[in-house]
Amino acid sequence: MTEKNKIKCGYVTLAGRPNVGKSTLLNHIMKQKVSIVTHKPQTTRDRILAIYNDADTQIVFLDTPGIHRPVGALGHHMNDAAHNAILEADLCLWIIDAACKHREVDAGLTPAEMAIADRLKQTKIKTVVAINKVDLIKPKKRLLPIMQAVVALGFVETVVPIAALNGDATDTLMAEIITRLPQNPRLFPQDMLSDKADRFFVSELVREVILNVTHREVPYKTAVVIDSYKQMRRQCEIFASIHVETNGQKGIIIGKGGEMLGQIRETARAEAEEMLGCPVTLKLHVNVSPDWSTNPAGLKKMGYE
Ligand SMILES: Nc1nc2c(ncn2[C@@H]2O[C@H](COP(=O)(O)OP(=O)(O)OP(=O)(O)O)[C@@H](O)[C@H]2O)c(=O)[nH]1
Ligand SMILES: [Mg+2]
Repeated sequence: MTEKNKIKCGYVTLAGRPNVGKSTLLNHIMKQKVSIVTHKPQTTRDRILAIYNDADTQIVFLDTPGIHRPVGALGHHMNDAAHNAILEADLCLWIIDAACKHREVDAGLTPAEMAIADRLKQTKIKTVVAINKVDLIKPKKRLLPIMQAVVALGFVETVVPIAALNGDATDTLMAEIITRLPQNPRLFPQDMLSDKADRFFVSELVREVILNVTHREVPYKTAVVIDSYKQMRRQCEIFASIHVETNGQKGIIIGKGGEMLGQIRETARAEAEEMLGCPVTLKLHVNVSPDWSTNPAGLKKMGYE
């Protein structure tokens, strides 16, 4: 088949509230980690592009930050990234957390989910809903009010209950997506995974480790910037700065006698080695950049544009 042949091919944006499992689903479909995942909301901060290929399909997935009530420049940047990615889509995959703690017992959609529904309806973009984390719902009939509420919205093409964590029903979901894609020649080369370079993914791995080991405001005030990235023949040498907003946050990241920073470096280095497939030297430096998350110049410095 030549690259000019038309196949099922288009942009699919994963959108929804924070922490619903968008990035988990993307990683499951891609069979590798392209987007970091933690148990904390607001993990994804930017649009992440990942290209799924098989013999007769190409799906350009856009993972997005969870849509939330924004605080400061970073929050607005994240919501804008999500809304802009939705407008790029041939199909929007709206993911709902079946086990969302804000849902009243046996109720339909939460007010925050209804706000997303209103927005999606206005865009007139084809929308498929995945109700995720159904492994946490027992008995399964408790999904019915959510499914009925989604159908009652009137604009959703179909709704599929899934569990992204273990891959339950993700094949069914993929089939529902693919049948609704337009016919196009492949938009990207078949061996291309993303539009971002390895250095971006390494910075995300470091941030993922920090999100996993820190608490309260620290995860939300941390950014990671790669200062130097040297890919040599058999190894990779990476210098990265961890930016926080206060000296207190810096102390937490470094830890007693540098123990925490050492743990962050070791975990991130091991993950980077697995991703890059070569030995990695990782040097981390912690920097205080006051108020970086609250102003546009600060965001730009951290690579959020
Ligand atoms: N039990 C269960 N947990 C899940 C499932 N899918 C995702 N999770 C968990 O939900 C949490 C959030 O997952 P993410 O993939 O980071 O969610 P997200 O929607 O990308 O979150 P943001 O990037 O913050 O918007 C993680 O702890 C996942 O392990 C699932 O099917 N079942
Ligand atoms: Mg995410």
